[in-house]
Amino acid sequence: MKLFSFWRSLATYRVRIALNLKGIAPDEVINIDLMKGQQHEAAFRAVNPMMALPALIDGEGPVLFESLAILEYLDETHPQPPLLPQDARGRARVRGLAQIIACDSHPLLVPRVREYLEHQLKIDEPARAAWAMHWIAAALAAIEADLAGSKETGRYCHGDAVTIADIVVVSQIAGANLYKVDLSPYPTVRRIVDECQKLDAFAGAHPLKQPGAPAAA
Ligand SMILES: N[C@@H](CCC(=O)N[C@@H](CS)C(=O)NCC(=O)O)C(=O)O
Repeated sequence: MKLFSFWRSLATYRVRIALNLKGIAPDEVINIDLMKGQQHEAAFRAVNPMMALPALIDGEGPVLFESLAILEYLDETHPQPPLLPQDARGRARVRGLAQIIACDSHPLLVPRVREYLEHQLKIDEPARAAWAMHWIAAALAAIEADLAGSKETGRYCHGDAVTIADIVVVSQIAGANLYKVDLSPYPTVRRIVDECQKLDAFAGAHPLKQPGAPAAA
């Protein structure tokens, strides 16, 4: 198994957590330096035409891309421990929570969008930071409202077992910390993230623990 990764990539962070939870160690981790623009190089474009991380090649392939698709692939091919609830309503809730972040918030913050805001639209750094903080907070507010209001919320986002929702919420908090977003309005999110960080699978996957990461970001 080959994982295309970069320490700072929040979408790859999700896949690293899932691999750790499943007890899978990739045979090779290939670093694609997003800060040097290596995602645009022909060699990586041939791997993932979207020019985005993560990408995963399991055995003969084909290449897998999009973190949520990869999480579900890993869950189907390595069912223990399960990352989705047994019931359809539960799975829909977990996927919905994950998609609020992975589909409605995080895509607005990725390098290609930040670079477009900067170079094409000439938006200055404070306005770009305000943009990022706004969309991070909007997703966290929605997640907090659901988690705080649902009887399905337990030790983790859905009951007492880790699901895909926890993985994605944890990745969002790493992004929020990079942008120094005030997390005080989201006490349920913070409680659950603290709970997840107690698990080695989460702690070891943290962006700042990956090769190439600065001592602090
Ligand atoms: N929706 C995708 C997001 C993929 C994505 O945009 N990844 C970022 C890093 S977290 C990336 O590689 N961006 C490259 C770029 O924007 O140029 C997923 O969840 O996998």
